[in-house]
Amino acid sequence: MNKVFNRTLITSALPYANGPVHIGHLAGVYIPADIYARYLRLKGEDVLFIGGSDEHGVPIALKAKAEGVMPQDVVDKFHYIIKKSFEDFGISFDIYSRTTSATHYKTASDFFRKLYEKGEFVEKTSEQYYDEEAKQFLADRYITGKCPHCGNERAYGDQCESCGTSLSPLDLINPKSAINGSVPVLKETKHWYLPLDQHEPWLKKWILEDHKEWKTNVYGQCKSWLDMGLQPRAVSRDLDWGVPVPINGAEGKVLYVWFDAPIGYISNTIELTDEWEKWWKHEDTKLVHFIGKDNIVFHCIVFPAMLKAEGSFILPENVPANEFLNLEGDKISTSRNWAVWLHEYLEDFPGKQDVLRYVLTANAPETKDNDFTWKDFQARNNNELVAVLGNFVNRAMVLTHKYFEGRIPVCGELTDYDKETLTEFAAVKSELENYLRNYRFREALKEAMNLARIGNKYLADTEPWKLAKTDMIRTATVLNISMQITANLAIVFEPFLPFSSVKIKQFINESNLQWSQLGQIDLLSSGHVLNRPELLFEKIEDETIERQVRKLLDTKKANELKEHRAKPQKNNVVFDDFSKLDIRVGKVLECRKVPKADKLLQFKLDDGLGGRTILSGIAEHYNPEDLVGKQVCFIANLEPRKIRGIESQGMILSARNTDGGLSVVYPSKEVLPGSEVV
Ligand code: B3M
Ligand code: ZN
Repeated sequence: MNKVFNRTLITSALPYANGPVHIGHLAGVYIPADIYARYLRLKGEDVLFIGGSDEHGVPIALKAKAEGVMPQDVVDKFHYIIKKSFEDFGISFDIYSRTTSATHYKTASDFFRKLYEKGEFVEKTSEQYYDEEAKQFLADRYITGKCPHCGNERAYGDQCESCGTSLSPLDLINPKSAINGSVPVLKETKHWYLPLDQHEPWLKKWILEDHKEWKTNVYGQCKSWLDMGLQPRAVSRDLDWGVPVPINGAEGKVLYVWFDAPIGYISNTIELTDEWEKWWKHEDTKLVHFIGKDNIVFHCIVFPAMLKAEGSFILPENVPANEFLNLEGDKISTSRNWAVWLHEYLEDFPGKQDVLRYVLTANAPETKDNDFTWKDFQARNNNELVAVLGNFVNRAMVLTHKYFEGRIPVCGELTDYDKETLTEFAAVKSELENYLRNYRFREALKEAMNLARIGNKYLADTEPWKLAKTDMIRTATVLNISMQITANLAIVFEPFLPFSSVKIKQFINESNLQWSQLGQIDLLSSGHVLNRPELLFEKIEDETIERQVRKLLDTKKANELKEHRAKPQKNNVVFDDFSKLDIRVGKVLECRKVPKADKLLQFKLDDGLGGRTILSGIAEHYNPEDLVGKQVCFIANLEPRKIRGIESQGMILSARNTDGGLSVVYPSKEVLPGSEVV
């Protein structure tokens, strides 16, 4: 199918407004979408780029409850933080709105009502857990209990985070309400379902036959969903946060967040322009959704089924979903604070938006998960941005200032080498555009960088600083060509590195450059006056990187501590059993390591009873000399045991930290050796 499109509507996933955005968001969704939008705009095409915050859903409601605030407070806070991060990184949305806007409530309600009236839903009553104290049905995430697979006591109604198994609330052993800990009861409730099974035949044809060109990761995921067979999906929930289900008899029910969120793309377009229908309903609009891989089913199957059921909307032409970006080998996680947050990055690297844009594009998880490491960040900055792009632009500018007072010199006759360079240069354009059109942004960036490499090589080979001693005419030609290449770099990097592109345009004192001029060598006419350049990029030192790595290590440590939980309590004992133990205080007279035993310390105690020897497995946690003179508690009447040929006459008490560390227990006021612990 070769459709003719007259405009492109670009959407990017609406991030949940329950936390700030991080590098994974940028790399997976927003940078690719922005490169695409900027590229099409530069070509003079009709483009809208839609963004916004996703402000509904259970996690937001839960977070609000946990913090004792209203959900609206949570999303108000993060919506503006997220919006600002996107602005700071030059993500060129035509609108960034939110799903709590009045327009969205109306659009989403109208959408639901239309499907309802057309008979596009199936109504079903089922039993779900209900909290009688809180008087509400419990979303899957609101129910905790014991995992039937691994015994984790804090599994959720949708998943056990300990063993990773997907659960349904009915699977949980001893379910409890997360609101108040009460035991929920099963109660009947009615919901509306989108019968995806009925949509399956056309979805199969539309995706599997008509969209074979979709990225293999996207196509593959769709195929496996379709092969498994689609099930009806509930589009409503019993919850007090969301767009109310707009029909009678649906009190206390809201639209499922994944029903209302994609409609947010439409609402935001409506907010932006009165001509929104042209963008959503005319067949000559190309609709492209930029998303991460966890959103594929919603954008390729569920939302298209909703649009089709509604009847007047177009379907997406492509859904170039990316895989995930990991951070230093671990999955990025908001709850574990394992992320590079955009607002924090800018505090640490002010003005270096383009460095991150560059690294995240060069290393984008387009076909497989990829890893962000600070070492790679530094290497790409120093070896590519500084050494290639920055170096070339700077040399061309400085030399032109030095030899021609900052004016573009006259281009003389071209040598064969000049012509070769320019042919090579011009050839890159079609490759690069081909990559951009096919959502292969890392390859496209590589080509753009090749242009800078060609320039760098040209300067290195022609050596104008030497030529200037003997041949000013040739020097003029070489620097004219170098400056034309510089102007081309301002054009080609605009989609990728918009801040640097603006800077280059300032250096060359020329802001009016079009994408269509890419490859031309008459962009700057002779005599044109240049401005003084600054450095485009600066070297990033080891210390700076080490600081970032340390910050992550600190996070890791803090997480490990948090993840250690207290052991479950042992069975009760009667008092008589307890009083059989004779626990005493002793003073350490001597303490030393036991040869060839890594863990053992040998103590000589003044126990008030004539002295005794005790072995204790705490050698990894103490220097023996630090314990000499200290008071310790010990079990005096434990049957003596021989360990490594030494008789241990009792046991010294230590507290075992939940992280495994051992800490010797001692009385808080000094007592006489032999005193009882009671
Ligand atoms: N908020 C999920 C996510 O951020 C969701 C995307 C909605 S797009 C309509 O991963
Ligand atoms: Zn489990």
